[in-house]
Amino acid sequence: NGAGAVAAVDLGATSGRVILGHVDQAAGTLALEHVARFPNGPVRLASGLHWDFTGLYRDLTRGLADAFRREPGVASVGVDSWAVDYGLLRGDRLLGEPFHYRDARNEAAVEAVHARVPFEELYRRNGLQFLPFNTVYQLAAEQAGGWLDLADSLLLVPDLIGFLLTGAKVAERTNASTTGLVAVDTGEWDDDLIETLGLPPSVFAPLLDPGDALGGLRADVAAELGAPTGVQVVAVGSHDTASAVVAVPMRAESAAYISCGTWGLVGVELEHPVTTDAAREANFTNEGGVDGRVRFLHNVMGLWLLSESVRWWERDGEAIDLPALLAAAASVTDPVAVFDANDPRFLAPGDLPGRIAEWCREHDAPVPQTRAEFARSIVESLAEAFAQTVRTASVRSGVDVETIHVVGGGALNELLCRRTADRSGLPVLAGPVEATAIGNVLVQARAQGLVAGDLESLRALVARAFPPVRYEPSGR
Ligand code: LFR
Repeated sequence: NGAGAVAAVDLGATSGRVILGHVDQAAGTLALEHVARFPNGPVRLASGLHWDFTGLYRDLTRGLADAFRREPGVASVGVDSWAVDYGLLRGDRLLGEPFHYRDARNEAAVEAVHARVPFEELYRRNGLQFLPFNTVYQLAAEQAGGWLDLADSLLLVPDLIGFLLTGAKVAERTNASTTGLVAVDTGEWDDDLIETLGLPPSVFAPLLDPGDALGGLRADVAAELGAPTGVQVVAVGSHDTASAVVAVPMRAESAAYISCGTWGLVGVELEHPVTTDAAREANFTNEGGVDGRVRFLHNVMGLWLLSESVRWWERDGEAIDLPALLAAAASVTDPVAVFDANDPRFLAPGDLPGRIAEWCREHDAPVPQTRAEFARSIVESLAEAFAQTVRTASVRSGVDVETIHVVGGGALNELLCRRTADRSGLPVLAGPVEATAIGNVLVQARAQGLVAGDLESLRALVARAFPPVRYEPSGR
């Protein structure tokens, strides 16, 4: 054990960041140093909705160069991002900008996949909730377009970055678990399923666990970034939600978590997957966690409802002050509609306030009139979905939930935390905000020997460094 630094690259759907983590287990300290933050989002091209992956790579490598300038003692780099999306490669060459999971192409692909393997069978094999953008459906669309025939490898976004940095093509296991092609009982690629779906088995890279090293930086990359010698790229929980769960300062046997950013990932941590009919009907997922834990959770739409509404209102150039909007939302006294935050109509980018109003008209609920009412309606609907999903997670898993931890950007949203406590009747413990980056840092720090121990000892370190804010249910 000692003191040292690692660099975390954490890419969310609306922004990315590079953060230095300074860890000293003997002193019991963990500190973050924010190095770079850059916007991210979809770009509509002729072929559909894509990520500006090239721009993201430029921004994150600039951030890394800055991190190495500030802290020449950086021992390693770890990368996490949103799940399910990937790049196709032929040799070293990326076959176009990766698709954004909100692209509409998956609709037809879902039917094609279920015609070959019914959803019940898929769930039994991969344990994943139905989300129309799971990689397995996206690949059916690629296949229909002939793109898989051109590719010799497929790398999920963090693995793609790892490849550009090191030259190694691997598949980190927590994120691979979101493809729908990893067997829930073994954690290995499900070759039978891959074959049944007619996918080329050779495009899938060897699996690595969080903590395993990809290797050193390519010499040209190291030179360009001014990297100290010997920097390693280490696999972390490269699915952002897996990293976030590492840094939830909870007692997993009696807590639920909500990793709240673009999405609200609501669930519990388990030792073993639950793939019962009831879990499938509740559309709960069993995603792979760090140290072989299981993330038994459900995707709730999350702050996307708010950020995409704000983006819509800002489309003519007006700038909206989010804290002021939320303060106005908190002062709304008239009852507002509680709509179904999980309705698939809210998935695609565009006029979200219009779709919320449409939902309300269809359901004879009061249609929000002002932006403050829209914001309040969104917060109440999220809080209600969070509370209900915690209840389902508890019933389906057998975990007796006594507290709810909210981590990620949502932990800063007081109104949301308070209303989640009120609607669930349980105390909400909010923070850390940067749980994902912290989980990324801790898994690297453990691989470097800067900290030791199981997830419980890592979480104890988080709780000391970032004491959560407590919200008691008010009974309203
Ligand atoms: C959160 C997240 C969710 C995943 C969604 C799409 O950032 O990774 O866990 O379902 O994005 O990839």
